[in-house]
Amino acid sequence: MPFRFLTAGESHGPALGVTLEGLPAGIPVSADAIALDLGRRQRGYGRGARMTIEQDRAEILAGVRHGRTLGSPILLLVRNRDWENWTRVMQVEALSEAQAAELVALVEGGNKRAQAVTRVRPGHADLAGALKYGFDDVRDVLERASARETTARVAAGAVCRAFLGLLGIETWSFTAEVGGEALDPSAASRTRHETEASPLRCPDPAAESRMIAAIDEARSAGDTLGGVFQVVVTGAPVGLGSHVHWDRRLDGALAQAICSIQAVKGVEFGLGFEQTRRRGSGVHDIIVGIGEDPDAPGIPGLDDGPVRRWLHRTNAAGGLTGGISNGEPIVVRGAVKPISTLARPLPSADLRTGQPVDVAHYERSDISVVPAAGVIGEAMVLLTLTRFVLEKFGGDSVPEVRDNLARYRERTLAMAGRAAAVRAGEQVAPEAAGEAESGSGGDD
Ligand code: EPS
Repeated sequence: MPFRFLTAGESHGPALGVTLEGLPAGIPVSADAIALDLGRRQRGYGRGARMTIEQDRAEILAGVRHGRTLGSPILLLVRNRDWENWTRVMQVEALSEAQAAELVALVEGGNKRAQAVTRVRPGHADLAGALKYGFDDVRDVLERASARETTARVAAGAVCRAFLGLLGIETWSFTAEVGGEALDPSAASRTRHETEASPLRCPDPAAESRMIAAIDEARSAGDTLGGVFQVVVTGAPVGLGSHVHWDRRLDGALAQAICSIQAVKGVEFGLGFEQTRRRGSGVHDIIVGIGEDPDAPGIPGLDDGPVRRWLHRTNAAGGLTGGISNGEPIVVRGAVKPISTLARPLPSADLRTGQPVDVAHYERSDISVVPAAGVIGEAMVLLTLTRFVLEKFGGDSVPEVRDNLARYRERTLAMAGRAAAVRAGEQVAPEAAGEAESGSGGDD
């Protein structure tokens, strides 16, 4: 069964949930470890008042015993603390007559939450979603379109982080740009730890100050800002994904995963669009041969690093060639548009009348979410890599997967030695000569 996950939950409903299926037995999982990533997703300069209400923590309800996965489906639940302010508006059960009357009274009393949302927001899922599903209250769309849903993805991603960590695969992200203010890689003086603790999770302190000023200006103007986050994966082995079919390409799957994040409008790998402005000689990563990668930790406790692997001189490709990971760090960037809920709303039209209105709906929102989007980007990359790792090295238990990866890694190195021996006419063992594994002697 391939690895898959599914989230559920509305932004102001009782809870968000996620199930993960297809993970091997033996992954250490704890609510505390998941809380680290959930907390990282909630931080960041430019977030709105909602984040002062929520203190996201996942309850692990299935698939884990005594701190280890069982190989059975995992069920995680994150309760919305804000739910208690929305119980009638977001009530799951049909409203009784008395409850409906209560809701009408709330509307008549000027309670904005209880009012139907009809002045659709430009740039939001409001209009297209309402028309598609036949709703006349945009709340029926926005509750699920909300990026609150990414809480569940990040919780699931934290489980995948624990799994991939057992294979020496690490994933991190940082903020590269906000409101047109970009970091300068040569001024990225902060360590990873310092970056994590900084207000925008940006490694360049001077650029971060300019980003913060831009957010403050946008806030006073009742406006919002977008930006760019960068996700980096180290320790991913060569060979994830495939060139043979469009839907088996790892770059394609990662692009879809990143673009599925609310407000993301673009994705780049490595040098990205900059490649189009250079000649081939200034783009393609020269292959060095087999050597040691001091940054790849190896499989912890099995074949601790540094890993010997095929090395490239540069990494313009962002670790992906032909739809396959090439062993270099995987570098993915996501372009985040400005949040579409503006404190000073744009003109729009009313869903129920089809007529123009001066201002679209406004509901408490964030100014900028790029640091949080980076954490969500990590989660989507972790979830995608988990699928591809299990497709290639899959097993029912963690030791099985680790053994499969270790054997495969040796094989990718041994190939060079074997080919040289064959060319020199030396006697090579059948396995070493690349014949079918386990002596199956197949006739193809
Ligand atoms: C969001 C609007 C805000 C954000 C929310 C996404 O929520 P609210 O309408 O409750 O103020 O805070 O993000 C989250 C709740 C979150 O956990 O990231 C939206 O409309 O997309």
